[in-house]
Amino acid sequence: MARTRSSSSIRWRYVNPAYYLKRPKRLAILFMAFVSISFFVWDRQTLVREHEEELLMLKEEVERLQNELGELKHEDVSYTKTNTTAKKIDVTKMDGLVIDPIEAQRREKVKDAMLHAWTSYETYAWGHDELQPQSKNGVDSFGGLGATLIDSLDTLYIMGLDEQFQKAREWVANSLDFNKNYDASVFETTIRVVGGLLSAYDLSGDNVFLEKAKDIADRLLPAWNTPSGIPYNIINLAHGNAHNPGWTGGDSILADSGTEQLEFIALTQRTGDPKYQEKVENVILVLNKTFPDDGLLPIYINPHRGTNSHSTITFGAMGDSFYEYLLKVWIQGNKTAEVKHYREMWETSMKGLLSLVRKTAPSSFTYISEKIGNSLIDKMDELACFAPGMIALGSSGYGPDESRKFLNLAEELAWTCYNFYQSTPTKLAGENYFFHSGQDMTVGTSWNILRPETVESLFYLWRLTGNKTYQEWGWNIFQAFEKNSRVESGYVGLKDVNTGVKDNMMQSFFLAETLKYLYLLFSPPSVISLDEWVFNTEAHPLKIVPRVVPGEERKLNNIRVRTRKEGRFGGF
Ligand code: DMJ
Repeated sequence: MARTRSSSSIRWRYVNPAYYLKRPKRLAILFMAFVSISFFVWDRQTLVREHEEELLMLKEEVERLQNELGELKHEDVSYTKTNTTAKKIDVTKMDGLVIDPIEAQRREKVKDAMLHAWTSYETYAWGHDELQPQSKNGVDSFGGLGATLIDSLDTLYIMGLDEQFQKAREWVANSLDFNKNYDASVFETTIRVVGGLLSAYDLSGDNVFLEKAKDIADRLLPAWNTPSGIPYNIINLAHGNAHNPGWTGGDSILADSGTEQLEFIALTQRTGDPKYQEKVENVILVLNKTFPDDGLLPIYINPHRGTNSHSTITFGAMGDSFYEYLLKVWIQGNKTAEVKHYREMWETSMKGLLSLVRKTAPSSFTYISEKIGNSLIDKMDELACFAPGMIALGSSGYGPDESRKFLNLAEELAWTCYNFYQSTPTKLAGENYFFHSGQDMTVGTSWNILRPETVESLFYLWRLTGNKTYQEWGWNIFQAFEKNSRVESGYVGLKDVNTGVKDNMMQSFFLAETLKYLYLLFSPPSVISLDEWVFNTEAHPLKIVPRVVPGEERKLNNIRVRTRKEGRFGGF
């Protein structure tokens, strides 16, 4: 019994604090053991808590992804306002790009249309300005400069139609001759020929295009030698004598005089020669001196005094691209201080545009009216349908509220323009529309000459909003062209969009603009990115490069632009 009590008291002495107070080493070991065990337990608990949080997050993520998958499987993309097509999103990955197979298919269809238009031109009108598909012959509507061929160069290049591009390049190098005793339109020659050649140069880096652009620009340049610096709109390409058309009463046309800036500034940037930029920039300085508070200029300007003549104000024929270039020169100039006045003038004009905006009855379509004196005319040209794209492109330069307001306006106007197409039996738009109360829109001049403005705006709106509705609208318009305008030897316009009766002309801008914008509408946004390129009014993309500051000319010749084959366009 005594032995039992003594062994029990030996065991219990370890829990007696006095035992440790007499043995400090053991106390230290006990303390360290206690700290280690506490740390271990605390650490395990923290780990468990963290794992629980992570698990919760993962669970939420799985739920979110499951929901998204469910939406993708079952979602019918509801297209506001059209309510026509339902589309399932089905994306695959190719070359690191997310490619929508429907987009890819549509892009191929547009490329096929280009090939058909081009092959027909090649077969029946090679080297002429335009093809007459029904009679299968070429016509020289621009003095025999191969307008369709030059207008098509960049479209061929962007679409990867390399053989066709090379053949066209050989013609430019060996057969293109500008020494023509022909009274050419300074505007048409600039936007189609100078613009087309510069774009081909920027895309391919081939010097032959730059040399030719310089040749034709030098022939156009004397047109700016007027008392005011506002150019005459017609010039003889061989002799250099310039004048205005008789039907303007000797005046210059606003759009004709204010739509050479992008091309001539680009030419100065690429050649290092300041003379091109100086001539065209002076026009804007002259117009700015008497620029009205609403920024709206009548379509006729007196080239001697540089002042406006009493005439129509419009965003349609003869006014349109003046406003477009105010914005685009600002973009081309990298939005710097040197081009600030372009943006200011453009914003002033947008205030004026807002004063022309009206709504139809009963359906409330938004449209841009025209103005003569103080009276508004309830008419809008299809040509003015470039405006939604321009407004959308310029909207991001405003603060958030204004930006949203202008983007909304652009979207409303695009809806109206799309309905110019949808409201006719052929689903192709007429040349202009009138808006009588109670009747919404009525076709005025009822032809359709394959114009691009509406698809141009759809392209910008799709790029800038990401809304696939605009692709659907573009696809519907393309199908209407296929149905009504495609003939055995090319594409023709319609004499009347109500009856579908065909004309006999394949306009060069159909290949330069309509088909290019449609192709880009179904291509990834990296293909001719709007951050790097600016389109001239004939849809020729010009590379945005550093601006040449007057007096500090730098030799920027041979700007080497990486080509599509080097991966510039995303390589699909
Ligand atoms: C093209 O030559 C240009 O887009 C121009 O600015 C307006 N007219 C045609 C297309 O309609």
